[in-house]
Amino acid sequence: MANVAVIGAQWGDEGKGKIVDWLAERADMVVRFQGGHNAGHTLVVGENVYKLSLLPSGIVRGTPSVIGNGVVLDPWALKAEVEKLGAQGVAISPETLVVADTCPLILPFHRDLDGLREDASGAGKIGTTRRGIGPAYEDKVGRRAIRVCDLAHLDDLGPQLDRLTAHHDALRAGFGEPPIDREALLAELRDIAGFVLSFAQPAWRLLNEARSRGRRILFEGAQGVLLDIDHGTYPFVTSSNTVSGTASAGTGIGPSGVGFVLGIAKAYTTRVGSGPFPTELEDETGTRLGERGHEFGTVTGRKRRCGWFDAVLVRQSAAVGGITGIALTKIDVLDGFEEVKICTGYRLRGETLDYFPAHAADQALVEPVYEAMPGWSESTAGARSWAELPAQAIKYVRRIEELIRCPVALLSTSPEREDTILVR
Ligand code: 2SA
Ligand code: MG
Repeated sequence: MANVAVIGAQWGDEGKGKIVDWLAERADMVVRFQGGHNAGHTLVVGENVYKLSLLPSGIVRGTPSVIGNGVVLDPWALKAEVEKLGAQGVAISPETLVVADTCPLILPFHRDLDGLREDASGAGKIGTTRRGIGPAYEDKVGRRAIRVCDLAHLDDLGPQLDRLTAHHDALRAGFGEPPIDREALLAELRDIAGFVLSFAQPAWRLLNEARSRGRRILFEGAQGVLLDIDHGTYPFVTSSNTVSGTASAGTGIGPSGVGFVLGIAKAYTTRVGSGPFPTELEDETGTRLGERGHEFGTVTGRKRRCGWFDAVLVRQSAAVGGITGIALTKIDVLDGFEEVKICTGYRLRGETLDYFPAHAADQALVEPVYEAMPGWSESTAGARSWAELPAQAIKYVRRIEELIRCPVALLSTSPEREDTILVR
């Protein structure tokens, strides 16, 4: 196996955790490159269920794992997750976990601001995870962030802290919130610094060295291409680039080191949070998909919106995301449907579109054009070979491949790692 990057091809929650776990067994290192503890990756290992938000999924099986520079790091969330996994029997040490020393930190006032803005925005709410992800990325780009390496220099933070608090105090005042208590913040940082620094390293060196020794690196994306800050359903997106290019910038390995790009797509569509969703089903069929697919957020427990597979969106994700092959997940959720539908285009003001338009108003207005196919009554749950699949399910997968112009390389038929079919 060459290096592989795994990214979501829809709005997140495509089942990346399981696929990453499957691939992690074949990798020497697993690296996260964007997002923060807004991700929600569920791993089922025998009797045990692990829910990860920040740590790379490889950690559960002891594969050396790296949190790359493109991730925004909440030090307290890191500690809590390390402790939670420790209680589940997964020991995490600086041998198995490395945190890039250039990761910007998510601080308590970032989380406050995320929540204050969401509460104040009424119908314009993004539906964020309220973890402070957006505000932390704003400070990174605004050159105000405190980074992991700063934790070793807390006594010299003066001017940097001045700029950061001046910016945030003004924002906080707008919400009637008191200014940041600098001493309290510094005390909290001093308290956590040793823990974070024990994992901190110039991760780019470690990764490039591993690469030069022929080690196989697995890049683990979070969220999905439709939540990408540039290519997603702006402004209803997350604050990082979720496309495969970030696997390079967010770790310090050149683009040639990224290798095969595996896009994960569900056999239908889901979304949490607000924003356009052309194939959304607000009827019994949507409810049935949600119930059969257990569609609730890993991080926040929010109910996910559900709808038919949108081939236009996934084709677009495959193109802008540089996806080489697709892993199609949760096909078993469609078992027993008399008819299944695929969106093949949109109608907008009397015209037919074969792509998703850029403007939010157009995105909200497009009407899906569907192609219906007969469903299958047999169960695909737990199938481990192509031969075990009903003919109609195979036709459905083949039609999706044609429409998205990208091969389906893997099929996942249950949350269990072994219930995975290698298509080619
Ligand atoms: P944020 O918090 O600033 O990143 O939110 C901005 C938008 O990005 C969406 N988003 C997600 N969508 C799906 N899954 C995500 N992770 C968790 C999970 C979500 C959960 O995997 O289950 O537990 O609710 C995730 N993270 C961010 C978010 O809904 C906003 O639309
Ligand atoms: Mg998820």
